[in-house]
Amino acid sequence: MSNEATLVIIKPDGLKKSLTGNILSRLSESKLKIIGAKMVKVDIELANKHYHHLQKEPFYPELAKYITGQLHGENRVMPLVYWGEDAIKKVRAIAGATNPEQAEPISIRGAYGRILTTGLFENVIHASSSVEEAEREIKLWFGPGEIVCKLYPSKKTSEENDSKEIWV
Ligand code: DAT
Ligand code: MG
Repeated sequence: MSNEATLVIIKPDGLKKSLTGNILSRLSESKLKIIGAKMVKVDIELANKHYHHLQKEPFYPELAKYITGQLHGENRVMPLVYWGEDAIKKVRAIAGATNPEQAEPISIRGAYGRILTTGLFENVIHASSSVEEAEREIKLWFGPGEIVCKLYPSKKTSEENDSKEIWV
């Protein structure tokens, strides 16, 4: 088994319900390392990129409203990068199933999620589902300088007086 990175996002309902502490405590049971964390305002462009595989789903308009904070008056989310052995599977187990009613009651989604009357799964956190998706998502939400180790290859842009590190 090898070390890998995974992206967690505390969604607007998690923040609105003051669940940040509980969520971080539950995730700390995994013994994984947090190597990136910040607060982000989510606009529709970022939402579309993050959920690009779901754009054709009937629930997508509602999902876009959810992740951009329009359902909770809360357009902040908290992305975190966890790193360690089998990180993707460990975090998905603590997160629970996508449908909060099918999630283990002791999982984060089982304990705190709900299904809205529109049918949308309001499930508190995002967790990457594969190594490929984790890499794509981490590069979308974080710059190389925002992660405390060298996770993926990056390079310096050579703009005058302003060199910035970007993913290659
Ligand atoms: P996950 O977040 O478990 O990786 P996903 O990537 O398939 O699941 O979907 C992203 C989000 O979209 C999910 O967290 C909640 C919502 N969602 C997914 N499938 C849904 C469905 N059938 N009905 C309502 N909401 C859904
Ligand atoms: Mg997913």
